[in-house]
Amino acid sequence: MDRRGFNRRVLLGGAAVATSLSLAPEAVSADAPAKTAPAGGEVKRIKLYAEKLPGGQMGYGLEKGKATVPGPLIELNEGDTLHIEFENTMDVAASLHVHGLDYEITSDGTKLNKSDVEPGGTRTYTWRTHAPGRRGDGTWRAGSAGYWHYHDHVVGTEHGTGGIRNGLYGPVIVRRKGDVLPDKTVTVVFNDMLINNKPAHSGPNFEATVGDRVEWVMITHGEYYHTFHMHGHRWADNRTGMLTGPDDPSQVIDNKIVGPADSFGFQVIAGEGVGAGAWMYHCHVQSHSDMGMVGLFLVKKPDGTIPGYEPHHAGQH
Ligand SMILES: [Cu+2]
Repeated sequence: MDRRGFNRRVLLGGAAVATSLSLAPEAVSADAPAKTAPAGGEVKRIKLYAEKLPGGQMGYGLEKGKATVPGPLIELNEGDTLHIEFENTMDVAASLHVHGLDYEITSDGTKLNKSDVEPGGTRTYTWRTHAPGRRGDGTWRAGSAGYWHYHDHVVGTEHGTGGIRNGLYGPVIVRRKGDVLPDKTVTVVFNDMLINNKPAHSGPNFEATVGDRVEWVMITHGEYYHTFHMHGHRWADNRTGMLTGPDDPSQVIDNKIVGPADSFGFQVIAGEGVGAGAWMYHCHVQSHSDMGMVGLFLVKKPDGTIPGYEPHHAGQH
């Protein structure tokens, strides 16, 4: 059964029921079997465009004229292969370089390996993924599953410093068979002193309804180290961000130090144990939060309201 539908049905079952459930934090939790990722092994194909955006920004998009910052979320299951037909619509050379996945040197996305794309040109990059397994020598080989990311490696310098600064980056999730699937996924990128290249003090904000299973992908770029902190929610510091059972030794945290090109992810049940609200997430380096590295996780009650939240007076200058 669709999780989102289940939550809505339970919480909207009747006005009186909805009110009492939304006020009882312990009732706000995932209580139907979660949907899980299938085995991989598919060959997938997408087109990806690099485009100039207003204000000197640059972005990746799945369709012409639809580039975004961050770029589109690319999701794979271990064992999948992805062929990306990349078109550079800009007037400078650009590329696509991925972290964490398997690719041959011709898909490196660097000038060093002549795998960048001239203005107006196209190139197919191939990313592969694999499940974990035992090598012939008895040692264990990690699988590809994880929260990863892609970015330009060419614009500005041979490390893509200008491309990354201007917005040429995006999230990649590789799932293992059986991994729990979320209701929605959001991406937060600390890039220098900005979040998702938005002006300081202007979010981005993300909306959910109490009980939604929300997956966060957190990526860092640029010059600085940061600490990613969330109010009212926490996660496990491991591959999935979720505990596998009562004896899982992973540390449960709500704050994590991150540096350039780091990425991690986790899932939370929106408002679990704490209820609806405008929950801040921010860099916890004090001068950075003061300078506007702040956004909101807007967790709504089933009736769509957010207790105590006035959009124009909530620190969003
Ligand atoms: Cu910071």
